[in-house]
Amino acid sequence: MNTYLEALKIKLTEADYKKLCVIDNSKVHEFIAKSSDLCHAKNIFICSDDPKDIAHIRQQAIASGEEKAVLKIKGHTVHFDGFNDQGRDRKATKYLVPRGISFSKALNQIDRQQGLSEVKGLLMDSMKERTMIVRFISLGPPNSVFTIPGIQCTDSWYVAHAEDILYRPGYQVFCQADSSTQFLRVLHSAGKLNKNMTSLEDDKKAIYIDHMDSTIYSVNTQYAGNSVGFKKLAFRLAIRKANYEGWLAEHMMIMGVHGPGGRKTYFTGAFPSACGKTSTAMLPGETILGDDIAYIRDIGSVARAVNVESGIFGIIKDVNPKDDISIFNVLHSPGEIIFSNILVNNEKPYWLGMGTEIPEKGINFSGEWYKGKQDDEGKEIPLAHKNARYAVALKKLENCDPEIDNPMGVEVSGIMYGGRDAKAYVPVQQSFSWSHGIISYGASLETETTFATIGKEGIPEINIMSIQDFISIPLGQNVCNNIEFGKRLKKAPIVFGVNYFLRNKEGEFLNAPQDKHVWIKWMELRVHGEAGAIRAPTGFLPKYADLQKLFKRILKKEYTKEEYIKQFTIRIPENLAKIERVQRFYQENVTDTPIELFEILDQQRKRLSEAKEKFGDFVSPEKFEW
Ligand code: SPV
Ligand code: MN
Repeated sequence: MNTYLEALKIKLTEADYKKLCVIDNSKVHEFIAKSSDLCHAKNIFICSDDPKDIAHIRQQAIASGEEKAVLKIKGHTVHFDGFNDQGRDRKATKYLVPRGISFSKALNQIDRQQGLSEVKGLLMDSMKERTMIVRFISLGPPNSVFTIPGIQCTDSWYVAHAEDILYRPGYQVFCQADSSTQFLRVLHSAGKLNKNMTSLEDDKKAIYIDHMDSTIYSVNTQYAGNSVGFKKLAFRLAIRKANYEGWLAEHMMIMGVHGPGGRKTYFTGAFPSACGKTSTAMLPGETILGDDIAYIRDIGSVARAVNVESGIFGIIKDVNPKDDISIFNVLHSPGEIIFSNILVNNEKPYWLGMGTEIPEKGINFSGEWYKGKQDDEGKEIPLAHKNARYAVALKKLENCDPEIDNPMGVEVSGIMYGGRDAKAYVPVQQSFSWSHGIISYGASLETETTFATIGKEGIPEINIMSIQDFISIPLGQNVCNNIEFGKRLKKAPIVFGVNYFLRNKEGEFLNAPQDKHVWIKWMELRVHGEAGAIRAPTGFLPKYADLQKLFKRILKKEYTKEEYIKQFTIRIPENLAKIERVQRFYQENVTDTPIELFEILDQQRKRLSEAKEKFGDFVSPEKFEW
């Protein structure tokens, strides 16, 4: 007899008990029973993904007050997170590390036993007066080599509802799986709530990752990046699994870029949060397959990728009719959308940079808001949080790629890496080889912190492959896995480096947000060998004539030689300083750095020094043309 299942019986309705009986995996029952015991759940709701169950979750999210049905358009609701719970919390997120083992110094970690006792102490009795909701999810399309099944137990109806919009249902995956199927586990409680239904004990927030048990614990937070377990929490476990199994789990969007003759070429792109990942994936005229997390596997010696998710938890700031017409329209049409941390006035949502007139009062993440309202430290509270978001299913977008559910994924022809780099890298360049791209663009990715994580903005830092916050293995091993993955492929994707944030001496951006469309089209031509390039010390640069044509065709813009030279001048001192910083970071923090990283960066330094000898500090791209 399965004692866990029997123990659960008293907390379940007859119908829900039957839903669990169909799953032939005692580990599933064990996780649910232990979670319920620890949190002392009043009762348990099992979501079988039946439309009735989904409707119940949605209705409870509103009835509980976690979401508010205060917007005029049908299907739209609003959720607020606590004032200090507006982004991923790096300080509160820790890896549980068994005694005697240490992760790289750059990772936030805690002794496993100590961490487990801390987080279990915080979770204890947290659901006494509440229902524990159990959701089954399929990460990646179901019944595919990519599929990873996951379960989340949570006491937040908002979290359970958001998962419905953002992930593929997984109950059937569990019903069909055999008794030894491995799965990821997430236990979450929003903790004590205030009258606005936001987590009250912000100072006791904990997000702990226990890779030994494939389990994540999250408590005293509701912000989706900390609570929707299948987003960044399960991602941390997936990166680990990928490394041991020889595939890649990446913080990457996936898009189909449309080229001459009706061809479509797929690209993935890694960018830290709030650095242009979603807006690239959503470029008009192209198709979006994913905007945040990709699994990439070697299938038949070709890299193929799937979107782990099925929806977008997108930054709403700056979504406006001029730059993002398709998502702007979706956000103004009927259909299921959860807005978070926006301003509500007269049944309408407002956000920063939306390009329309903004009211001077309303309700936002600080409660009743009026223009000029200040926080406890006397700082003016913006009308909406910079990290305000929307959750919407990808299929609601008119340019959702039709291959989104292909169990074999799509063939990846190009990979791009981009951060917020004001000084060094040119707007777009192509690597000399897979390893050169992985090392000098991916593993050397530098950026500035943004509002997507709690803490100061604008602080420069290394963010390896844009997944440093999520790497749950020694950092060097992750770099190594990436290098090896590409080397095994018969035809590795071409690796590009992009930088949408290059500035001039006066601190002004050298490019408009729309320019990225030109860079994408240039990459597409390069994949097919249909555009030339200039060999510079840091990579292959576009030729002026090619960009001029693309600017005209894509953006109807005259692109001058002067602009080109400003944007693509190789700034040698800045690039040398960058290599210095990156090498120092690895020397000081990453004991298992592959030697190839130092070699490739040394070669890049040599090329830069030679160019400096010959041409001086700032070298026009045309100097490298011959
Ligand atoms: C990001 O910040 O990279 C996101 C949103 O995709 S979060 O869920 O916070 O990770
Ligand atoms: Mn992300």
